[in-house]
Amino acid sequence: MLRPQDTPTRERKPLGGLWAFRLDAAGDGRREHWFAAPLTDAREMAVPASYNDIIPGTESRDHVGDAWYETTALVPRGWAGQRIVLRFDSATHAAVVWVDGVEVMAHSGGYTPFEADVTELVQPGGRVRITAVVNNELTFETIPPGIIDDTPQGRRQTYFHDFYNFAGLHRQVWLYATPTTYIDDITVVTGIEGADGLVDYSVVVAGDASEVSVRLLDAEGVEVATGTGPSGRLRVPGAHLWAPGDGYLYTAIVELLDGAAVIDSYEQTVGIRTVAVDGNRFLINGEPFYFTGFGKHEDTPVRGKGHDDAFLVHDFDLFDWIGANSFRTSHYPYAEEVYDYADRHGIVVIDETPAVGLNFGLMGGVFGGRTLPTFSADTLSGPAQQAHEQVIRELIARDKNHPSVVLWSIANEPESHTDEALDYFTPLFALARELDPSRPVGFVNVMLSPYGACKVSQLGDVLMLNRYYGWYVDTANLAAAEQHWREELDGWANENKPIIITEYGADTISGFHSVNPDPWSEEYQIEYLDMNHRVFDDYPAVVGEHVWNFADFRTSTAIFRVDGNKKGVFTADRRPKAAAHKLRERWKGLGN
Ligand code: GCB
Repeated sequence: MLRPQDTPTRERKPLGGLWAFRLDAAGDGRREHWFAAPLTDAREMAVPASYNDIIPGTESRDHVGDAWYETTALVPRGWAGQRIVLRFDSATHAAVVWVDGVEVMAHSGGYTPFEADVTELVQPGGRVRITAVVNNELTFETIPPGIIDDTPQGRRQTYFHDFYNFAGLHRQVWLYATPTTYIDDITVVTGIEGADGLVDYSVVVAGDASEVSVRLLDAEGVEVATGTGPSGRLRVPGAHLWAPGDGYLYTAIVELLDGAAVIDSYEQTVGIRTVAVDGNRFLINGEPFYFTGFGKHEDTPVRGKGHDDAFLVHDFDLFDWIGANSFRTSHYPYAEEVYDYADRHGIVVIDETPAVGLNFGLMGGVFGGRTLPTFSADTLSGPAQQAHEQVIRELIARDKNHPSVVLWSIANEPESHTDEALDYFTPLFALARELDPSRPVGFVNVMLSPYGACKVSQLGDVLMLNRYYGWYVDTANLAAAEQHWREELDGWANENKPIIITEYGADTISGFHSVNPDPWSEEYQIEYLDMNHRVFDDYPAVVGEHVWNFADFRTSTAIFRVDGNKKGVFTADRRPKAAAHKLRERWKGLGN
């Protein structure tokens, strides 16, 4: 799905700002048709933002159910005769949208865009009322999954992942206009032949097929290749490759032509690069690549998961400062602005679906002492698997053209040591490969399915391991931790696949110091990371290290969480802990 753009034939209008807002825990609004008239008893709410922490009090923070959003927008007079589209970059986790009281779309999945053609419902030059009901419930039929209990104190949401269930309109909402015959989709796949860059493109046109023309411009705007027809190959002699640290982008100007008239035009950025796995090496442009960086979260004070350009720029400036070249979009697809930025700055991305928490074995006690099987007819089965398929489809459709994305992660820490897990994941790996044969596919393995026990790892092109030796096991005993870590890695290192350590980390309270390396102290975080690095450096198959986490982040309340998860190398407001300086020394020293 193409992002809205301003081009000579297209125009967009962001609708972010302050919207009318009303929580509806009882679910009255759908019954009483709140969408039919302007929202009553509403308050103001920022868009984009999570609503949870904006309003003081637990009613908003712990809300379970529907939340109503409403705005009005003027449809530009100049859009007469155009196709007019309403698009939400995301609504977490599900939404129904009305325009002047008429339902135009419904979507589930909290981290990917959805849109509707609203041409027939709006009048250029007139105002429209846009209403969205956004629901944050997680069940055995959603990705990520959860359980809702009716309790005497109201409905309570439980979920199996370690970050706060922030909800609302987290990203931009747009009205945009295109011609009625328009470019519906573009796919680019790049290759390298000697000094030439290859760009295979295909364009999907909606409406009466016209002529398609593609002109590829370099970063200075000089035309370097041209093509005609809905698909083809462009050859760029002496191409400037996209590479880690060098986000060089070409721009493909894709046009629909009718003779000399341009019917529609779209600008698709193109980074020419290849990605491949060769034995235990991860290759970008044929060169071995070593990942340094973090698992991140979309999480900032007050606005929760709401996208924020200031934090976008600041976080990646901190990447530069510390020597990080990559990150994983743990544990869901991030705002598209993030990938565009990564493309331009040569930051490498492991792109993850929102499939997190598919592992009930990790959840001791949450089912009232019972242990439920993860994959079974009564828990995660057909509907969850279909929702999982949908998030894979929507992720790849959205992010396929980003050169920064080098690897798909289809799940984080699912149960993976059972036959049921193997059955569940086999078709999902096949689907990801069918949708994108150009990138490797993997999933992130959990410590409970160690070497020898995991049945799903055989399906992946790379091994992604989250390991907490010295934190959740061998706590405060780094010598034992090191020994156990090496014993396990000895096994994985024989699989002839690249290993990326996608998580290792220790909770650390900023400002807590100790002469001895006591857990939670800044000193312990340093010693813990040092031990891990000693281990990684002894295994050539280890091709990457992503510390958990870039910054401290919010979680649900738990006795092992003090005001959230404190494994950040930076605090929630992005101040470095002592470990940040040590990491900087190491990563700046590694080069790549
Ligand atoms: C993990 C999860 C991550 C948690 C982390 C932790 O393995 O993937 O979501 O936040 O551990 O800190 O426990």
